[in-house]
Amino acid sequence: MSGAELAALLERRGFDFAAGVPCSLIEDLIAALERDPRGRYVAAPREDAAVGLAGGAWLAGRRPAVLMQNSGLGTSLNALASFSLMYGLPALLVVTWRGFQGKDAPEHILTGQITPSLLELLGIPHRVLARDSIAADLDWARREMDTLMQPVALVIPPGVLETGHGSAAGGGGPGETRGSGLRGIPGHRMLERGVGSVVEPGPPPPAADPTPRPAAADEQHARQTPQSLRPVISRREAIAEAVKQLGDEPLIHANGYICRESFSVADRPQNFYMIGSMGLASAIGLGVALARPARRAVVFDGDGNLLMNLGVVGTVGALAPKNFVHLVFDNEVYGSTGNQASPSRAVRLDRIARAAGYRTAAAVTAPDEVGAALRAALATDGPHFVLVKVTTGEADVPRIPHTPHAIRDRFRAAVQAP
Ligand SMILES: Cc1ncc(C[n+]2csc(CCOP(=O)(O)OP(=O)(O)O)c2C)c(N)n1
Repeated sequence: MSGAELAALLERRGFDFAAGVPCSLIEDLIAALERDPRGRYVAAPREDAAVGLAGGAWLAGRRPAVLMQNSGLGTSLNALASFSLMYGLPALLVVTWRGFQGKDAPEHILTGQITPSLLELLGIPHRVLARDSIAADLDWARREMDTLMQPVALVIPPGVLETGHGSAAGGGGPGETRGSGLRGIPGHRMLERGVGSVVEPGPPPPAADPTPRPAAADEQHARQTPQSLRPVISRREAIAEAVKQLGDEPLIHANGYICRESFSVADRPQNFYMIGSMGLASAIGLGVALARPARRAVVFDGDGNLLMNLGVVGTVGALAPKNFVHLVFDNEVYGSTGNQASPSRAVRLDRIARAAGYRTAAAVTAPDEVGAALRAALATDGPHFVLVKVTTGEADVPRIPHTPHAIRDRFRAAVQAP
């Protein structure tokens, strides 16, 4: 079967969003999805980010598929366990089976041996796709994921799908690196608008014309913006200032005390509290933003969380969703686990976002700046990044009392409300 035929079968079953990391065994399928002018395939930096993107898209009303090599099962184990399975988020996992029957490059052999057992351990129902039963297998998968409200997997051994380079077994050959990048990506906006005490000026290079910024301008920016900013307010104060600006926007929180402090400021049905997977909030928020382009989606992130899945910053920059607003409460520590130093004390995260292609990247320290930065971000096209420097120390706040399913259901209803 060709990738285009499988893409058509998926579409007929209502799959309208896909995220993944390529494998040569499904290069033909990914090529077909990339050709779709609706831009429904998102090239994720890692498989766990793809799981986050798919979960966000499902919460916002889409029917998602996640495409990955079986090696990506390892990468996404925690996202599957403490996000998809814990909250009960349906998704079709299309997992290629490298190392099938022990015949493959050495790096695939062990993972190939344990692929079905990994899925069984996780409690993810799965079928091995066979040429003569693909339509029935897809029907089964769709039914199961909707009935069980969780991910299910179709495992694809070599030889079931056509591949562009002739060798179904792949072997890490040229097909592994032949990806043509994202399609349907809106071009970066050249307009710069920033708020707050420190704003990185100057337009990002447009996607189609990656002209580097002049070195002299970069040097000038570096002189104007100190490497470190002195935090003066606590994270809870900063969150309270930010929440004042919100209407009914979906708000996705990073795990840890960010969730708990935000809950103590205002519990909203539009709040998604990530109580599990560290590092996944930005991917979930991006999935929501892409699935609901008419609404702003806001992420409250932490510096440790952001750095754990920093590749998502590149995906945001490349896709440039206008409705994506990313606030990072940067206390320069892993506060939730006892204030161990995070790399952000030496690294300006707003500069990373700016270089990645966010339309604006502000860095703020004062309460009024937090409010002004978010107000501007909600009023103008993004993607926007706001680095909020905050002091260490947590407020004495309770755990989130809602069950994961309750968080899911009320968030989903609120996001999909007209
Ligand atoms: C995969 C994983 N590793 C480690 C942890 C433990 N953990 C929970 S929150 C957290 C710190 C998050 O840091 P940051 O995003 O900076 O937020 P802060 O706690 O400082 O508010 C860590 C390390 C975890 N939950 N998951």
